[in-house]
Amino acid sequence: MTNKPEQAVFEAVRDKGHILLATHFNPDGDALGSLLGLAEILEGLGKRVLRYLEEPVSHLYRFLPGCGQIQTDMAKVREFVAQAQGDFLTVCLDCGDAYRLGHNSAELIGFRPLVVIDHHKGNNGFGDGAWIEPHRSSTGEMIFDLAVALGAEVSSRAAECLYAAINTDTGSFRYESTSSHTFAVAGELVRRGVRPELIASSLYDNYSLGRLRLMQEVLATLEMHDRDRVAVIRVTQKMLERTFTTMEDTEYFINFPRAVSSVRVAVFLKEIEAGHVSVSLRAKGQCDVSVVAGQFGGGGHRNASGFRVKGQSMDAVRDLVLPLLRQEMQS
Ligand SMILES: [Mn+2]
Repeated sequence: MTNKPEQAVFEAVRDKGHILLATHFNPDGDALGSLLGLAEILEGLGKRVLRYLEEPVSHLYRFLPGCGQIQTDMAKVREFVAQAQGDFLTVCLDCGDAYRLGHNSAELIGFRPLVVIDHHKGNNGFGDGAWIEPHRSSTGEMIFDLAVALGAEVSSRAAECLYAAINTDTGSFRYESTSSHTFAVAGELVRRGVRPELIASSLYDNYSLGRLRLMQEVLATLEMHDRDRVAVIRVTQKMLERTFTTMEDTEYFINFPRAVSSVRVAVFLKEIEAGHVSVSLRAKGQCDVSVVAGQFGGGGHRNASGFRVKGQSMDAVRDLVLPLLRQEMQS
């Protein structure tokens, strides 16, 4: 196995002086960590970088170096592109599909050339070049290899971002995609100044009391199906209002039902607004939930996928998903 970046992507990043970085909406630790880490690495090479996000960073990730430089204003993005006078590249990170760039996706994918760096299985390789490796633990791990290929320095700030990316996307080095190379990269990051206990504590020991109260409410909705092989939990807008929390605070809740030994798939139904349900699926072992998510127009990884449904109640969505999961568990 080589850990070399795809040549066209590598050359584009190496040769361009102005680089716009973008990732998917509701960015997780890998999306943010790989974006901020790559930004630090490129700036270290003397390049100009614009860190674009659709919305300001969730409070869960504000400890990551470079958060303060994130730009959410499309006018600023246009200005950046114009100033580059062609010496320009867009890099989309950890984003399996162009629509996942958010409501400005149509304009963003017009900023060419554009390359994609990602590890999502269903990535359709939108853009002029793509480096997609579904067996990788995280986009953050790939960014480290890109830095090595570029001969770039990985500062302690960049290392913190990439370590947070890898830590979150591997479930703290527990998931199947965690390889010897993942540990090798993590080791290199620690060598560059990362303190694993501080990153883990910032990621997992830094929550509000409201989040704990929300967790109580969400876990109280637990339903078990299919001889305790499928667990379903849900969150409603009312619960968020009552506990003064936001949907971001529900991150990792799905790991609790998933941790039950009999459970093969955990389902998390989230009420985005009335009649608009977002569904997260987390599986263990051989069950491929990306197949089920795909049937609803979603996607993701074999063990972690999601999709959205409009115009249906949460109960109706659950009733649609359960038979498909049953089928997938049998195959
Ligand atoms: Mn990822």
